[in-house]
Amino acid sequence: MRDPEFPLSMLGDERGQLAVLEHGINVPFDIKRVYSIFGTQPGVRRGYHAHIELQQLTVCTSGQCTILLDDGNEQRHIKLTRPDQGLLIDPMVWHEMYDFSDDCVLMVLASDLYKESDYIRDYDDFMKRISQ
Ligand code: T46
Repeated sequence: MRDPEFPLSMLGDERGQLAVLEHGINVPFDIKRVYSIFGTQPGVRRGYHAHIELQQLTVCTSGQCTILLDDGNEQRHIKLTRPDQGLLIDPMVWHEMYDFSDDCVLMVLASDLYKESDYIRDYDDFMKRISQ
């Protein structure tokens, strides 16, 4: 798996920090959709899918959570704890999100509109497609 860690551009001064994600500058795809996951209940694990074509960039803008990335060969559990820490979720990477703090806001930039047909929600099906 390519390195999914994606530090945001930082503009800090004596007043505090400012993290930038900019289309055509440091986001490696055209942004067509932005959504946020928040208010996640204790113990909940979400995701459990891979995307066929969608590229995504996630940032925990508040609080923290952990994301499992699995490309069929390698699994990485990456804890997101800072609003300047981005994580790329490439196509054909199975992902699960867990250990959400109460104050977690997980912002996701996506390269396309929502399409259920782009989801692989069955792990065995994902592994079959990876090995084809
Ligand atoms: C992903 C991870 C990181 C929509 O109608 N439009 C949307 O833009 C999204 C994101 C979801 N939905 C619907 C689909 C489901 O009926 O909202 C419901 C909840 O979505 P889902 O169960 O897929 O949520 P997560 O947290 O498991 O996954 C989400 C994204 O769906 C997914 O693309 O990569 O966050």
